[in-house]
Amino acid sequence: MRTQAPAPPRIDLRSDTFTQPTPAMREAMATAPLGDDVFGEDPTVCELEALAAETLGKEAAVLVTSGTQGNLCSLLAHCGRGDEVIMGHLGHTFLYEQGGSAALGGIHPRTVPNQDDGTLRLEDLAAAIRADDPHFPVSRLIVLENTHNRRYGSYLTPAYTDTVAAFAHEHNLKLHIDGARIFNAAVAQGVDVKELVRNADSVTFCLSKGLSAPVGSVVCGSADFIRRARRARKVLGGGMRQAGIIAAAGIVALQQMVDRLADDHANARRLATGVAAIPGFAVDLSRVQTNIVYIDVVHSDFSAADVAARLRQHEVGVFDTGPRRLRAVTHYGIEAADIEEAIQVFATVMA
Ligand code: TLP
Repeated sequence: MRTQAPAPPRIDLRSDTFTQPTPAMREAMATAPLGDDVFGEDPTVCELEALAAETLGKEAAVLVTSGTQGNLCSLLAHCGRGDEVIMGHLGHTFLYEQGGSAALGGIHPRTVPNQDDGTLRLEDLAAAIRADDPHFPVSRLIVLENTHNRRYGSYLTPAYTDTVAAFAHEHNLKLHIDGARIFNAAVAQGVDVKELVRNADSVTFCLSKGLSAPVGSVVCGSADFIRRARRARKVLGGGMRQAGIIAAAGIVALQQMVDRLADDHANARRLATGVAAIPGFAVDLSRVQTNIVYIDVVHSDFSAADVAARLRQHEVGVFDTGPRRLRAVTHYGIEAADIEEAIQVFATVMA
């Protein structure tokens, strides 16, 4: 039984999911008009969904509880039982969503290699598409991830995404984007987020990561697709009642928290260069594009778990994501001074 919440590290670089809502969000949540959203009667949810659809350049949107639920609703809306979804072997949907599409939807996952920049090669995608043959499942969908969590927070460009969308459509497939951090991708490239999804059939983005809202993600796509995604959300138990209390924070997130992601990217770069200069650590600086930094522990006496534990003793939180690899994520609430302090702590634990 969980009785007492453990205290988080003071400088918490474990994930941007640890962000706290801003004062403006708390105020908006306290005063939002509410209704029963399962009946479409929550004005604040309707407002958020309209704002999200407009911001992403899609016809419609649906508020979901999490990125995991958004991706699963999308896969269930695009695919039926026995269909196949093609995705990267390091994709969040493949690795970290409990295999939900297979477990709950009977959708067969097929992986192709993620390149270091998060892309999937067209030749690998082409080789993965099934022939029309009763031995095979039916290829139905491609999933891209932008930014790519396990591939260093790399962003995908509008041109690359358009190419994959055209390829998918040529082969009668759909394209879904796991855009949990798509606003980081947009800000890092200085492009309108619409350009990153303009030819995709659907996208999930998270309100509760860098955008700092306490709960929620949004799925966007055509009106017909969103109708099916909304049905999927209901069967997954995601029909929420007075959900405007969550949506209110999401509206503030979209209106006020996008441009400041540039600060997180600057902080990530400073952290990366600072830690790269400490003997015992290695960082591929060419890969640091957004708010995620992967740090390799090259000192042979320590594992990544050892280093994470020592950092934690000094009130710095990171996740070990492999035997010799750490991940640090910058976000709202982490200031430039915190980064300088964290770099000092990295040096101390390695001394
Ligand atoms: N990622 C979390 C953890 O699951 C590891 C993190 O700390 O990075 N897509 C991507 C690309 C994600 O990074 C995540 C969460 C999700 C989907 C799932 O979102 P939630 O946690 O809201 O279900």
